[in-house]
Amino acid sequence: MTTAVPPLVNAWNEWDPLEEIIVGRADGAAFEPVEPGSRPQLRDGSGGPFPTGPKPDDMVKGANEELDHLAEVLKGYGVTVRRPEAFDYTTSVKAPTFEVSNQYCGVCPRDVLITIGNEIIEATMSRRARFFEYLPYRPLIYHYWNNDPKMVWTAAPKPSMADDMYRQEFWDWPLEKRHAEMHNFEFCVTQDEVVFDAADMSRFGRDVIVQESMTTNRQGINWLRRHLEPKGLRVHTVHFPLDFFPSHIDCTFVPLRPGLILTNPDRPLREGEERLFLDNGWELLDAPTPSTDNHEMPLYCQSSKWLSMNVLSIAPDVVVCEEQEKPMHDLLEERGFEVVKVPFRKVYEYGGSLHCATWDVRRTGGAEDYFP
Ligand code: DAV
Repeated sequence: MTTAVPPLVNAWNEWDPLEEIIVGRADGAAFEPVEPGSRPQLRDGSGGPFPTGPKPDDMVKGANEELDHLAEVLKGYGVTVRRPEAFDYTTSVKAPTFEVSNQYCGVCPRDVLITIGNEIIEATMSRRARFFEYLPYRPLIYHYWNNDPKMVWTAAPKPSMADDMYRQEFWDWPLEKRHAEMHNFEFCVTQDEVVFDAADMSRFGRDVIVQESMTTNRQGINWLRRHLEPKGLRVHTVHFPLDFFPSHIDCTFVPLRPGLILTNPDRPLREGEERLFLDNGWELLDAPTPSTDNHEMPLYCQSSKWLSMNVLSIAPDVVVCEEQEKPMHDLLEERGFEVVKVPFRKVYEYGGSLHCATWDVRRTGGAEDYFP
């Protein structure tokens, strides 16, 4: 008699009870370099030069302490936690089509990998410094590959990241031009190649919501549609026209449980795109003003104050939040959630909070149809 092997890889949405997750690590991190897909800036508005080279030891240590603590907290909830390999991101990359002075970090697995059902997809990525960011996760992917016979492994097409993949003048567009182009959803990546970061997707059972952004272009979404729709999934594109530098959906549109999505009051959906949700009985709940203003965010953080919304659900009624985001705790508690509070400000420095810094591999539950 054969016994069925329980799947190791199974995650259909952002909220079902969490069983296994990857938590990022800061070892070997470097400052993100200036490149066609990214113009990092200091947070203090000084316009001073952005540092280059390795992140200082104390910044690595501080972030690692918070990431390690998160891992322990999750284990306390019965979750299996795994970590990527330490990796030296300070080295340069010279590919046939591009060169970059150094890489970035392994703090944010969410940007690189996504589990959709029994499949793990490695994103194309959109920046040169992140081209090889899948490598430190490969031992984990091989673990699932070797131990879960039903696991499907897909690496999306590798983009050239050559100069002509980018619209470099994007960074210098005057405000008026920017306003005009935003309505066409044209950003720093052209539409010639398939480009996406995994964090531009949000999973809702049979439906996958994808944001068109600086890090995901229309060809990227086409690839996802042609890849996922034959498997019975539906891919929906969403836009947030007031976000001039959109990158990753998880500070903008964050489902918490069936019927409830946390939305960003500064970044409403393009008119008409809310219908899918409202017509199917979902509530769009605006996040409260974050506890920290944009200019008070950590100096090297390239994300907005809306990291407050970047929460990690470990069950439909349990959400992990950054410990200083009091207005968010209050809102979630009013709505009946248990809020688990962890310090994560030293991880903010790397541009992510709890959702960015994790990659869920297994949750209970299946491919529900929330938009019948
Ligand atoms: O709203 O600043 C941050 C996404 C981080 N991966 C934002 C997007």
